[in-house]
Amino acid sequence: MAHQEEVGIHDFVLLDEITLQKFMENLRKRFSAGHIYTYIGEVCVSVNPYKTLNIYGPEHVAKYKGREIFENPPHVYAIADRSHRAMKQQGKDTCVVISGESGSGKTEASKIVMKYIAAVTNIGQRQEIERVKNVLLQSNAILEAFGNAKTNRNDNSSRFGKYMDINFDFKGDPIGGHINNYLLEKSRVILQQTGERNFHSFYQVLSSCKGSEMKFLELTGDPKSYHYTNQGSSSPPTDSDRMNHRATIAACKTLGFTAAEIDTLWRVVAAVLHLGNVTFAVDANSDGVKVTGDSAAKVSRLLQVTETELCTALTERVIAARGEVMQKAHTPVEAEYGRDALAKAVYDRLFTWIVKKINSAIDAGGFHHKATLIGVLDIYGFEVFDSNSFEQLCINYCNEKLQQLFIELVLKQEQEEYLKEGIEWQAVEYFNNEIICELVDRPHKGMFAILDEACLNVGKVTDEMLLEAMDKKLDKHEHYTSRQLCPMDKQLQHKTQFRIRHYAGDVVYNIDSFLDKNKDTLFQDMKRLLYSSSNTAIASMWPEGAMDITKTTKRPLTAGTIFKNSMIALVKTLASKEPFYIRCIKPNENKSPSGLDNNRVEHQVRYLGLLENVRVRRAGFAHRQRYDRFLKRYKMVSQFTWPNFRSGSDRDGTRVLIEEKGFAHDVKYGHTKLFIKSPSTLFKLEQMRAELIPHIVILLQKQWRGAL
Ligand code: AOV
Ligand code: MG
Repeated sequence: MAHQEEVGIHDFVLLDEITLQKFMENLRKRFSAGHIYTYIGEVCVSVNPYKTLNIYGPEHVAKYKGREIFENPPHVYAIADRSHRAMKQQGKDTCVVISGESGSGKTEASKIVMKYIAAVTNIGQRQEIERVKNVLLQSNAILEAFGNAKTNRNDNSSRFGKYMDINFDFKGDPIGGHINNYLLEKSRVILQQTGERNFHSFYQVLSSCKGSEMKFLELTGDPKSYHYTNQGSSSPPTDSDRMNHRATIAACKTLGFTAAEIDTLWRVVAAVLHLGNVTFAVDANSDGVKVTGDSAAKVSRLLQVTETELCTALTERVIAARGEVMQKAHTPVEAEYGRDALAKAVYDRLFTWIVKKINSAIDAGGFHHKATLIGVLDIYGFEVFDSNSFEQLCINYCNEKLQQLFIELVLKQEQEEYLKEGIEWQAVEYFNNEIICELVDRPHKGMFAILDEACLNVGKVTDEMLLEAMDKKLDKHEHYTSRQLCPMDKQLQHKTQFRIRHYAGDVVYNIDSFLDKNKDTLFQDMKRLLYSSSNTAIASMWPEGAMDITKTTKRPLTAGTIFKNSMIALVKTLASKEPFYIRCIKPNENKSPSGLDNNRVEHQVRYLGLLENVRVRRAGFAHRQRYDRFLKRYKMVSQFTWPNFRSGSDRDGTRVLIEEKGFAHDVKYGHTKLFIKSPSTLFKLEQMRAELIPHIVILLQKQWRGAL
């Protein structure tokens, strides 16, 4: 017990009292003692330690391999092992869902899960399996280089969502995988908030462009020289950018990228930087604009397109009307818009191409249909910035969807378990955030639908009008408000802002550029231009450039709708698998290894629904265990079951033990499992066991000596 006083209780379910205060007390105790993981049953709560802990080495892997969750101190390894064993032994698809707000440790946790799986598989050292494992592990370095960035919440923030399926053969060894990526925050390419950086890849290339091998990129090495890296933070690339650049290249090689393909990565990144420096001037000879400066020439060399065609695509567009094709000159505003749209699109396509390359390197091919899966989900966490836009709406909506999945499945699983075992079920009150999901994604009436409707009227609807439409249609919704609807709310700006009361907190969004971001238009001319690139990799990123301009095309889906559909599909995929959860908590705002900010952590515990989770888990029963396992662990406490129970089933043996020890009032007998109501019963059993073990060891030693 003294030990518990110091380090807290390893499972919140075993707390004497389920109150926020007791929960926090335990979490704080554990965090101060360096124990970042605590369970709620089989859910792992993880607090970001913000320091390197010595708990991930091979000796730790060995300790968790093939063990039950309760046999060792809480760890992500135990969750990874459970998901792997459930997949291997029962042939079930499983998934590890990692959630928590920005900077809470999701990406690190997902890497820890993957490393563990890699460490415990392929005992036979099969070459192909080794290759797949390496690709799976190394893919992180590339995806982080191109998809992560420093934000004001996290120095290595994922700016895309990632769901990775790992395929296993019947031996439980990884034979392949597949990554689904979700909406990259591409607006970051052209604009960053104060203190934030562009994607890491830009600094990686700037850190290493001076060497002779990278001369052809024609870069200065200084972020200040480029408009797209001279905004939020223009500090020079760091040593880690330099090191990570090398790691990215090494990872690309492991994945089988050719030298030309690796060159293409940096070509595109450098081209984007030069593109940001392209400027325009009004052309006195025509009513349009012309390109000034020498940046466009550099862009054309890097993207391997002709300079003339690039400049034409940047200054005018081809329009087709009634079968006729005409040129229309851009206004200066249109030209700048087109340039930035091109920069975002080129980078976004590069990212998608990288994911495709990774997927083709780990495609399990013909094995696919036979293999079982573990899915690992690592998305962008809930975030609130000084200024929040369309991307934050998507990110926060994504977190709403996952929270809903958690609520539903955790409740459903419990309910099913009690039903299956023939035990009575008691519902627990919880906040269902379905209403917020619907605010955003409801067909015809939700925010994405209103956005899409506004986007249909190209050129006629402004962002301000969009906000009016939302006010009109959402005015009754208790999680939506704006200044128009609530004139006294001085925190909201008139005509530009609205607020959503998310499950994780209030977020004020600026309506500015919502329409553009949702429409996500890129002039056709740009697509044709890139398709014409003599660099085959770049050309392959733009297949629609081959299309005939006079052919009418279907209106493409908007960014919001694509995202919504992908989230619905994701939730469906996750719901079809046996889920394991890691719930990440950010201890403080300063990225500090010491100190748990009470208010911030309490807030997270509340909105993650952790207390409800504990209550549901304890609704009636704090602990359940299969009869065979129960007997194996506690049989020494009863004379009737030690050393073995011989007069009936494990269920009978368990009943005899429980009755002898006077716990009958506190348990229910399910079909295959024993359900224990109060944690104290388990404590008492554990205590009895702990007291007996030394005697048993002595007894066994004596027997052993006697036998000699
Ligand atoms: P996130 O994925 O949840 O945020 P990360 O996994 O990137 O957060 O964690 C943020 C930082 O916290 C990491 O870069 C590490 O420095 C530190 N950290 C997290 N977990 C650990 C750990 N187990 N051990 C040591 N350090 C850790 V976001 O991607 O922003 O939602 O979009
Ligand atoms: Mg992350």
